[in-house]
Amino acid sequence: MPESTPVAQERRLVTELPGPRSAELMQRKHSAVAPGVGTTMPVFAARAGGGIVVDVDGNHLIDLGSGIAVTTVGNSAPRVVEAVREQAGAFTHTCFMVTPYEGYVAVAEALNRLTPGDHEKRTALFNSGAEAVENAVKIARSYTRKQAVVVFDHAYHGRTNLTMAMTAKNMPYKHGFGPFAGEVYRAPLSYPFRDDKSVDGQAAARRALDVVDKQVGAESLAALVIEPIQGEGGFIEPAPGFLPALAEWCRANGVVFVADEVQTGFARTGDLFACDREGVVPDLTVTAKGIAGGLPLSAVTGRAGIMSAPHVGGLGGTYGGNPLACAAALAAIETIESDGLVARARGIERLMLDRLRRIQADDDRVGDVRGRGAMIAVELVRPRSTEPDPALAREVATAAHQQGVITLTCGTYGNVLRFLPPLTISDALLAEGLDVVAAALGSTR
Ligand code: PLZ
Repeated sequence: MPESTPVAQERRLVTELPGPRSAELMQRKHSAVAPGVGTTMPVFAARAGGGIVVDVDGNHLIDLGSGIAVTTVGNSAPRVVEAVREQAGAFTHTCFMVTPYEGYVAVAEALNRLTPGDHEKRTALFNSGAEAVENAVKIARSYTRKQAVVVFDHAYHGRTNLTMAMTAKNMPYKHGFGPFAGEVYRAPLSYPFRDDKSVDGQAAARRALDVVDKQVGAESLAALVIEPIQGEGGFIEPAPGFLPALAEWCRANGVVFVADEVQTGFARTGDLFACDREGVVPDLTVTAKGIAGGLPLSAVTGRAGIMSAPHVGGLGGTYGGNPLACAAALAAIETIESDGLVARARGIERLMLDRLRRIQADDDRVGDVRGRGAMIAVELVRPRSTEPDPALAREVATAAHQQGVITLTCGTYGNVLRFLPPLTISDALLAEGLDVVAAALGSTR
């Protein structure tokens, strides 16, 4: 298929899944790729765009995953493709630490403008979400001259040594990979579906800060790191007031408040950043995923005073802020702003919440429907209880996959179905994708 042909925006299955070419590639994967790197579906991608991923056998799958919240502006978004093409023809790499280039500076300017808060900011660029989280911790330690880091139950921050320590869930992220970095402490989260009804945002914050106070102490604490809506941990949106209370405590106690907006950032939640909803202004904001339309890029952006603490040469890396990724980021940001994608995420939220709540009304295994924007989840439980049902989540996801809908699961208990469509998906495809999920759920009764 010529590259310029747009991807047909329809679900179309022309083989069983996986088809023969995918099956053959999966054999090669087994012989060549370390088995530790798993795949959600056994189909190999050939092209993607809008709300569709086309596999190597010509099957058209509805994309409700965006490659784990990355292709928010769509796959191969036109402005991104054009910008990368042009940059690739000019130069692909010089290393910003050797001979710098404008694209890096322009991305820093854009992030300083867009991230929460209108104070003076500085930015440093990296490659992956985990690498940026690590650097946020380095910067906070350098600034405060303290060492401890507080993270939360159900947190996910990455797979490097420090970020494994910060991530909560053992299997598959940590099992057998220790020892982990020290000086990382875990506090209880606000989890409205599982908390007692009397635990509102303020009470949940008091509960968490009591643990921090008793087990760590502000005088030892460099940073408190939190996902404003937890991603891998189960799309857990804390009760209103929880994040503002934590941010306030950090400010009063000389602790750097770090928002990990890796999964929630860049219009995904119906705001440019999830912290914007309650007007929370983090000291440092960590971004990645949706920042660059699919190219690897991440960033730490925050208060100029804090960001300027590390000595010259203390931050960096060969590829951090690669010119292709920077060109892609500028194009992705322009796409979000000019195509009204924040508003589009809210439209997707209405459509998804409405459909999923109707499913919930008829199915007592749907314990909770939650999320914001194009980051929506259902938590599956044993009927009329809060007991997690991970087998059901697996079964529904697998059935949806077989019908050509890419869905992901998540959650500490593995019982959450999550939906992260690209913001370029049509209402019709989105509705059809949810119909398939509803039918998959129905078929398990
Ligand atoms: N912080 C909040 O969601 C990555 C992980 C997929 P990297 N989430 C997807 C997997 O199984 O590896 C993530 C995140 C939050 C940090 C990260 C880490 O980002 O770019 O994967 O390093």
